Amino acid sequence: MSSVTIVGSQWGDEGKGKIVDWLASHADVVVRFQGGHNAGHTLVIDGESYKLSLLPSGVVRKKTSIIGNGVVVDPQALLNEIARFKDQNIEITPEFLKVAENCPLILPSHVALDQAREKARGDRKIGTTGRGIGPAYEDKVARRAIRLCDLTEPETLDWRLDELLAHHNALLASLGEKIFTKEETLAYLADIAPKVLPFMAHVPEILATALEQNKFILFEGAQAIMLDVDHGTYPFVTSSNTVPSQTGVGSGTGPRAGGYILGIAKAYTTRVGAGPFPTELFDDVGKYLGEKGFEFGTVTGRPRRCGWFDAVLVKRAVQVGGLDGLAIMKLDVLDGLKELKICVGYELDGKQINRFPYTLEAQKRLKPIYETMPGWDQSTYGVRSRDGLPDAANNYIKRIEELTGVKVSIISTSPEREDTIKSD
Ligand code: 2SA
Ligand code: MG
Repeated sequence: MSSVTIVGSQWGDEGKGKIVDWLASHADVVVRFQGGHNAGHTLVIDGESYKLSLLPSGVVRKKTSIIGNGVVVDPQALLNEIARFKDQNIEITPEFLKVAENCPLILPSHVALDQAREKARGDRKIGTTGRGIGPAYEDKVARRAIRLCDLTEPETLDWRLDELLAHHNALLASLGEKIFTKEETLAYLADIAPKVLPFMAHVPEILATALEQNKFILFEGAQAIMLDVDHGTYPFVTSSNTVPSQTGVGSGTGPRAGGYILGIAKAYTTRVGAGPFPTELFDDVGKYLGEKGFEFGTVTGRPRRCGWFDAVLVKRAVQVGGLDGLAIMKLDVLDGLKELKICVGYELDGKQINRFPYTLEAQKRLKPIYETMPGWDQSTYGVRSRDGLPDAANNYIKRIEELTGVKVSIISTSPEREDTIKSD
């Protein structure tokens, strides 16, 4: 096996960090292919916690770590994250961190625009991370983006910035916000360019060489399939393609480079930000999951909404993501619940449907149809084999496999790396 792709299969925060860390320790190259510093996870290595946002997980172990062209890069956020690692005695150098030349940049005006838009949306806000992600992707598709390589050409930067700021300032002014001058933006970029440009690299060549040499490449997804701009719960999504098909586009390799595709799912469901969530719980069980599972955003600290496992949505993730296997995380959080529910379909206006509808008003009227299964009293915390799990837990996993149509190849029973059950 020369590559593995890891993607979240719900709405993010499934616990990718633990699996990514385990695989990154074996990988030669770790690649981010979409998203930006809206992502966030924590790696715990030898008792030390590392918070990653924009950087690929490989940096902690000084593996070749690639930020592909599909990622939108806030250069100041990049430098800040590198500085935080330095404080933890990890020196991140251009020897192993490589940022693609054609990465679109997130500028301060993108951040302002993201936040101003959210404010203007009022009750209809998306609940973005406020990091400028959406506006940066819009500009990429509109062919207005400033890319990392543009910082090396003053002539290009000059007219590109005119075009970009004309657009941003018109929008900001219409929202009653402060506009950005070209001078201040140029000064910002002039200060930052010498610090980030040393990390710029020709990524497709690095990856082609790695593939030729049969190196183990780990493609590290951020956010999750239900936040994909095409296949997720649009418009309550992020602005990138989070599906595994994006690995090639977002890094400059072919469609087959991604190898084995592992989807990560929690044993229940969580979501941060707004948007539909049919199995959301507003009762004591929801509170229990949030507290026991410590469900707070890594980047923004926002409390996550919690609910039962939705097999209909995960099945869609399996289909649109072409998943080869699932990792079920945080099984131990369910310990002690008398009964568990799995959503197997929805009721819409008195009729049963087996698929999540695309239309927004219909989504609001959905009532989940649950299958109820017995829970278990025993602790599964730290269990490392299927035999060590209570029968009820094994049955729960088996039912997830049946309903989603994919094998559960990994079960996680604690944040510790070794507390993992692998099936062959
Ligand atoms: P954006 O900022 O434009 O990408 O936001 C659009 C939607 O995507 C959701 N989103 C996320 N959901 C879960 N986790 C994310 N990353 C951080 C983490 C979140 C945090 O991993 O912990 O710390 O709060 C993430 N990034 C984007 C977002 O909630 C919007 O629904
Ligand atoms: Mg996260």
